[in-house]
Amino acid sequence: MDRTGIGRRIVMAQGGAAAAGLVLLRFPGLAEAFARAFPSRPGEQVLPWLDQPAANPVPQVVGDLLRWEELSSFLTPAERFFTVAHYGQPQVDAQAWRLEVGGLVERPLALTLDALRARPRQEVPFTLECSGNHGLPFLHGAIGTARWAGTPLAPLLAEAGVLERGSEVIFWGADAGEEVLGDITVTQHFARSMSVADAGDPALLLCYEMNGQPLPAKHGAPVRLIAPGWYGVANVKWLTRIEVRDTRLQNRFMARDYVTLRQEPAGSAPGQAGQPTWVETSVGRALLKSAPAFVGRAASGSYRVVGAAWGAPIARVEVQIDGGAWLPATIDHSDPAEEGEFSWRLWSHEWGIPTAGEHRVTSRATAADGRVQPAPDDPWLASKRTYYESNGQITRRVNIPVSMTAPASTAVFAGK
Ligand SMILES: Nc1nc2c(c(=O)[nH]1)N[C@H]1C(S)=C(S)[C@@H](COP(=O)(O)O)O[C@H]1N2
Ligand SMILES: [Mo]
Repeated sequence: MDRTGIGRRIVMAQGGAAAAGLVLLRFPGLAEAFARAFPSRPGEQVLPWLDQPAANPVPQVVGDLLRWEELSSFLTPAERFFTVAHYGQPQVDAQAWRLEVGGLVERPLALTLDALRARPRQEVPFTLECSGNHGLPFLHGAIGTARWAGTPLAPLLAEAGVLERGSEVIFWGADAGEEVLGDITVTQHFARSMSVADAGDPALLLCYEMNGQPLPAKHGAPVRLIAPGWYGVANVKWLTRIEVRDTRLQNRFMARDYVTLRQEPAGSAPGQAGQPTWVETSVGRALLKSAPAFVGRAASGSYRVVGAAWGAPIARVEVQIDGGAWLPATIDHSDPAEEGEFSWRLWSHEWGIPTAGEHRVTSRATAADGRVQPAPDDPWLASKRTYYESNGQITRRVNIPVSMTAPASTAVFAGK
């Protein structure tokens, strides 16, 4: 029995004029059209990875994880966009709902959804990734890209007037659950804290729309924070209160979970010489990353690797097959409207016709500032002891059947 259902859906993709390729060949200037990741090429067949993620052990917390082989559009449809809800999905009555802005401000505010919608509107294509993605055996698809729309947060904070001694902004969600702290059990709301400086970033949105539709309940309706460039956890859903304080919140989602523990090299400070330093940091901004999405075989019999890169402005992506040389991938620029500073880039690499058998496919992204996605044995990654922020290079395994290693004209399809 095929647990993932992916085996059943080795799809012969249709669509696209078969003659289009011939036309493009005569106009070399249009050749970059071949670098389109989607739609898949006429007759392209997607091969399932051999290494499939484990079954989701926490379906009440995590849902709709991306199956990488099914990546078929730049924007992820809302209904197929992964979800994380630590305290379940709360019931929020949009009519009675108000967003409070309070704490250390001159003028506390309470805004209705209509009042927020009446304010200036801003959109951002943003790739939202859970910081635990690729850190746990089942968690490989906690990522998606949407066009989020709402009103910028910064002018609202300015209107409320953050007091001089305000240093932190806390975003409270409507969802709550029990937390055990030593011998005390309390019911706490989901919340995350950010510095006043970070919250003043003009990119941050009070978001009420996703891909042109009202924000769905599972993604935080009526309003969520969208913090482009930050990991998923900062993007508080079901927002009810924005509160300015003079201390950082140290709740579960700031200081117990979503904390990265690393061993730093031996310190040289007096009294510390020779001792490693253990450092705990709260998960915050997204990190540079890429992943192969699928291997596809065109009707011609030739293969390509398609994938995504995100977490920083992307300069280039390379692909490595079976631990060999790094080979260039081509970045797909066919969705320019969605190519924002904070959205992923899709890429593809022409593989040709590989030999039959098992192959390993690895990708590596380089950011515009020169940073390179780390190898698994990179000292920074190797020194990390918690599963968050696992942005190392990802290797997938694929099997090329003997029957699929000849050009299509002579290939024999083992029909089932
Ligand atoms: N109120 C609230 N906001 C939340 C969460 C939550 O449990 N409650 N989970 C966070 C985490 S860990 C992630 S990865 C993202 C996921 O957003 P999505 O469900 O829209 O994909 O929401 C964040 N915002
Ligand atoms: Mo997350």
